[in-house]
Amino acid sequence: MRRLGFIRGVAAVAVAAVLLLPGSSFAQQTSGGSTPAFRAPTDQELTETKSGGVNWITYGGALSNQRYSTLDQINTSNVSTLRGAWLTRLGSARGSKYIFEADPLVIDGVMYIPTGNDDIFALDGKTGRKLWEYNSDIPQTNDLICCGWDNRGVASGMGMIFTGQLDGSFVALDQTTGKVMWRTQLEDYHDGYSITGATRYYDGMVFTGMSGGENGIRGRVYGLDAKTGNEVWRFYTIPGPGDIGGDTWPAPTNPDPVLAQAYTHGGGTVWQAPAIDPELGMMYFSTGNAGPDYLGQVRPGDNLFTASIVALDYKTGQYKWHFQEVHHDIWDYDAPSPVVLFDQTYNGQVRKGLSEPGKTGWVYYLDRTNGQPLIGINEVPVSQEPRMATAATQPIPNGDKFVKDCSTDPIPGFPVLGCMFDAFYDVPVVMPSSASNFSPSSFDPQTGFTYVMGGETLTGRAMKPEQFVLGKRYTGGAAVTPLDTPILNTITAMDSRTNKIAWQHELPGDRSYGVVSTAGGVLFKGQVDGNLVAYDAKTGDELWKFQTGWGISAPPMTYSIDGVQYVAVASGGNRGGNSTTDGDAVWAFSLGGTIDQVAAPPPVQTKTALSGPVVKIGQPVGRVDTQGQDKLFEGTIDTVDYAFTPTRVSIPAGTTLTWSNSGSVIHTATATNGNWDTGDITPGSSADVTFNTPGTYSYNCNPHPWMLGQIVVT
Ligand SMILES: [Cu+2]
Repeated sequence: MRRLGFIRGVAAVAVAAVLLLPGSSFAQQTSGGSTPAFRAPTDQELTETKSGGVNWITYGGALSNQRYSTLDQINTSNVSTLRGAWLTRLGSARGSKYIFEADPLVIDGVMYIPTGNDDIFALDGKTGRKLWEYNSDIPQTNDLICCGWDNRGVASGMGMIFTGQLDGSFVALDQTTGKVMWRTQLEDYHDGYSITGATRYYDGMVFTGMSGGENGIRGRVYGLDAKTGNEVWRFYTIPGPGDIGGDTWPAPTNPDPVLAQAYTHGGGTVWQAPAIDPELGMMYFSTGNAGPDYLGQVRPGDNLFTASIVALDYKTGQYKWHFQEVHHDIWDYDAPSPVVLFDQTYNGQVRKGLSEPGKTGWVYYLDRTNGQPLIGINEVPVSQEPRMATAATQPIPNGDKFVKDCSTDPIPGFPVLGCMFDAFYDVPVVMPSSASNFSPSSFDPQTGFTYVMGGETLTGRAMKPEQFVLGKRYTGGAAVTPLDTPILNTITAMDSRTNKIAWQHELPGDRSYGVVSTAGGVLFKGQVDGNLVAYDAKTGDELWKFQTGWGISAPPMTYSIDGVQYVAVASGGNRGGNSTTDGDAVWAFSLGGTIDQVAAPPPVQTKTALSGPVVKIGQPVGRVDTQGQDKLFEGTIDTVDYAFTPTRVSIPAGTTLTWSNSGSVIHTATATNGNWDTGDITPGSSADVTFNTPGTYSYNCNPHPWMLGQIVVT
């Protein structure tokens, strides 16, 4: 359903009813009837724009990715009166597989926003009224998308709107009509490639990376001719033999064919909008984990340029410098957040800075002319596991982390607790999961603070031998979440002068996914519980909170039309334990807004629990967004090192379940209450248990108590 009704003169009380209608829109005022200006920013405008202002012309507000706005109509003294100006339901990407992560553009009053289905909408920024719509028609059978279907943002230039798509293609639309101008298929999604990162336009070119770091792909970034879509250059984030950094991978002459080919599956994906410094002529981006994620032994070496910041000549794609945050990553520690360019004074000297919050929980502050640390980063010896070919040292920045470094409280079933860089092999070591994610940080030149979002959950990491198969997941291990452990997150102001915490809040639930700071001294942050929150940027005091009705997994942004400042955010749910088939809302707020907050979605998860769907006989064993979709559950539970798949099943009384061990060591399925037990199941063999009494049965593996399963007998 793609209807978009525009409702005039309806009292705010009718909003609740309108909320139920996807494809509807509610505004406090009617539009003035003026013709919208579908204008693209000029290159001069992109060059000169240092932060967001009246317009938000490119991802992050400027080529710097700063997510700072010079607007100050909404400020610390009046933000408490902020209310909804309009709310639009797009009627696109409605389903639990989608996550709404977009940072919209606003140029001369027109908003451009993509949904998780790569559908793009042009909206009137004053009313939310739909002006045009592009339907991507991407294949819905793509089962290799890692972490929800999403599109983080589009770009505008030369009268066009540009976007990468989840099917590995890239399109340019007429900015006035939304009609396709050109389309180029960069990679085949069947091979595990997709585009999720926001796209950047500058100087007649468009830039995009490729996602798919869990699928054994080789990371790459493209510079395309914006007029034609033709490839101008391509940079492999995993260098080949003879390239700079190529010697950090096993040589292709290695007698072991798996090692010889390791660099062709090395990961290093790019799922963020690059930042560009027009003066230096450089483009900067952050890269993802090394692949396969946990199987360090097949790729001895530092594995450049994974988990790194890379600088290129944006015109030619030529390598300039790199900084690696994690050597020989075996933890899935991406450098996942967009890099931010800023200027700051150190020792009396103004330096050209670059920052990026990593999955390690540190912010890396670098000199963007050469990649050297601004504050100090030391190579420190770390724990070793020769079978994983661990790196001898890891770079540890001076200053504070924005999450805890270690797991310390005892957890039943998990004998080994550890810290961020601890090595592991086949027994899971429980350690912090991942601090940052794609969550775009913000640099506020007024406070000098970098605002970062951190996740604080625990995970047990272990390797398992695995072979590469084209078009299948290839992670070589598992990250097992211990049950009943807390899910916490942090919002932190890091002082860019010292890399020390200026203020911090620790909150329950999954992390937030982006902020915007403003000259009004207000920092806006969306939360997965549906609240948009305003903080005093200087002190961290909470000033305002507004329930949008769905979880927020997108960064808020701000713009101005006819002298009125608006704050806008996409609200789409499907994070933090909430799932919805309904999340397609875009909200805009203003001081004169008249729309009240709405009912909250179900509360978010604050403790880990057995997750995933309860699978019935005949249903796919995996989630809809994984490769498990192609296998149906017929009463056999695949027992591998170290998981039961499917984890949760539902069967009628009288059913016999079979546990089939396709792993390499002995496993069992043992009832938590001791009432039933398969006994030892050796590799290659299986065991049966018949369930006659309705009820819910939890079980785990005796030798590996972190392997958990659940059976619902009806
Ligand atoms: Cu086991």
